[in-house]
Amino acid sequence: MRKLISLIAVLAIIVSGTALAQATIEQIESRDSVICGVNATGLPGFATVDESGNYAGFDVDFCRAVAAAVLGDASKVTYRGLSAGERFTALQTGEVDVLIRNTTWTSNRDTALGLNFAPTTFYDGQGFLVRGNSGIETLDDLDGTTICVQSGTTTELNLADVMNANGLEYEAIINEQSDPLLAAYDDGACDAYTTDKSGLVAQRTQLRDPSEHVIMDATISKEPLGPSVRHGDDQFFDIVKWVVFATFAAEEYGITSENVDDVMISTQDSNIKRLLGVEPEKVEEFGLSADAFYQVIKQVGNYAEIYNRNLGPDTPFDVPRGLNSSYVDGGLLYSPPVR
Ligand SMILES: N[C@@H](CCC(=O)N[C@@H](CS)C(=O)NCC(=O)O)C(=O)O
Repeated sequence: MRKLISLIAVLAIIVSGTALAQATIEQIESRDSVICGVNATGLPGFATVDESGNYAGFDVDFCRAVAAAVLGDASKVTYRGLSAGERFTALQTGEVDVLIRNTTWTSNRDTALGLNFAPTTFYDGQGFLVRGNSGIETLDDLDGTTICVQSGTTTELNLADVMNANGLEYEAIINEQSDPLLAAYDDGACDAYTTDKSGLVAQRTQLRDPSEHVIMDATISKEPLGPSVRHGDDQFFDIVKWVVFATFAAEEYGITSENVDDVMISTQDSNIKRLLGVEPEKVEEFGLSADAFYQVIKQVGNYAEIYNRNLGPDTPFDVPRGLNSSYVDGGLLYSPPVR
């Protein structure tokens, strides 16, 4: 009897899991668009929108990559701008299919908040922006200062932890939006502004005179940023995970948006044949067309192309790859095999 009950329970999980698993893909297919949650106010380099409503940026490119894989068309994305406070509810309630909004993978978000995190697309850490002439250079110099920090973020929690651990006093100016905080910092209401270093690089460009401000060397946390989906849809989770891995693998194999068609014809490497769907079975196991990852690479590019387009040396940000290099170059980006 007990065995029968366990069997029924297992079957119920499988059946409900399958129903949920189909749901996101089916919804995306029937509306012919992926709804992607991105930064609301615009984070230069990561997610910005121009007057004509065109979105661009590193996070935006991963939204486009998901659409290329699922719908065969990177332009089939509906963007939803989300503040730090709104983002998790939007994902939990199904307002967005996937959240790609400079969001840190933490244990609480992975468990209690009901998110599943795809591989980290940008390894980051929290830092501080200060005026170059302030004399503030180290964490200890922040003792007795006023610091602008956004609520609903890991930023606020890390700041409290690190200042307390080091016995440093500070006054926090807190807001749930970053624009007013950045303006307050620019007006001199706070001595320092703190967020992820990628955010500092981006937001420094929005200050009246960026050259007056420096990012301190100190990094006070780990901020692995990447896409997330909601619990309960393993198929869609797998797809988003492997869309990211496909961009890593393509860089590793030297496959770019420019050469992917040639590689597809000439390659003798079975790993590449499986990735690009020349041998279709492994990509089809995701419930996707065999050319899904080919479309990602062709339409959006490999990881290096995405990085360089948005954050590389030819952009105003010129962020060194560092940990965000492929493991073959000593970084942390590593794709498991397609097999
Ligand atoms: N990575 C951190 C911080 C994310 C975050 O919200 N950062 C701020 C400062 S860069 C931001 O994006 N603000 C823009 C907004 O809320 O519209 C987290 O996941 O909590």
